[in-house]
Amino acid sequence: MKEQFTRARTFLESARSIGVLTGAGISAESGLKTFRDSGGLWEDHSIEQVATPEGFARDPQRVWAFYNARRKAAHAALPNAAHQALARLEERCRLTILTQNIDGLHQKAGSRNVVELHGSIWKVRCTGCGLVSSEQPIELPPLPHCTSCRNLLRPHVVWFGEQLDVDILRAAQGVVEACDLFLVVGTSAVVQPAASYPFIASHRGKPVIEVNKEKTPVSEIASISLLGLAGEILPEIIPA
Ligand code: BV8
Repeated sequence: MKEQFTRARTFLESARSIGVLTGAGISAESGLKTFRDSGGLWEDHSIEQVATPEGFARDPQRVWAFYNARRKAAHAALPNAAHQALARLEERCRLTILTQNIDGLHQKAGSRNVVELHGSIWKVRCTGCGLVSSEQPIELPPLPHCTSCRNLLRPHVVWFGEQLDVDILRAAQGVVEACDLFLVVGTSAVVQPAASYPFIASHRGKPVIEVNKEKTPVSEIASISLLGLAGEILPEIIPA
């Protein structure tokens, strides 16, 4: 394993432009639940009910209870050593994080180039006039309504079956094409199109480094796959 860490450090030190894909695993050591680990969000919530537009149309109060609880948890959470290591790395070379997370912890750690593929838990969108706002209390009312058109507000996140924003897709594609190293941290790599980015990078001949608690489909194509906790491994391969 030591030799793998040294190889990863060398890759990271010599890279001129780094693309990073992060998932819920990078925020686990900040105390936030992941989706698919035991005790994860999908253990006691049905995706269909709380992470699809159909579920929201059927029972918006249930969806808001799910997102209000996550807003509260994310507000109390602090970036961990993994978030901080990526913010540090951004000081040394061109680096953009493509995050599937909506918790805002990369930005809280000081990362500036962050593409939120699936939106942000800190933004709400009016289902009527489409107004997007981030000026809301930590916990919204059980059924929040738009102050200007009175329609129901929804979390400004991408649910299953919804298209990602086309500008976000274009930005992400640009990062994968421009980078000379692709780092993947804390994702089960099952949700598309985010999960495709490490494979596209690899197909284009870029070295892929994975840091994850368990093996994933990315492990098969990674140049280096480091198994363990992101909060322990990232500070090892991205020295202060
Ligand atoms: C789309 C919302 C085009 C925000 C999320 C039918 C109709 C339409 C589309 C589909 C369909 N069937 C399939 C699809 C495609 C679908 C998809 O990919 N489904 C999968 C399940 C097969 N994708 C979509 O729908 C996307 N849109 O395709 O549009 C379209 C549109 C219409 C019609 C056709 C096509 C939209 C996907 C976005 C869904 N929204 N989140 C929120 O509430 O958070 S997904 C959610 O799960 C996350 O955002 C994330 O992206 C995803 C995966 O989660 P991870 O982040 O990877 O977390 P997970 O728990 O799974 O894994 C954590 C990992 O970390 C584990 O490996 C664990 O071991 C590791 N770990 C844990 N602790 C640590 C650690 N590692 C290191 N250190 C630790 N300490």
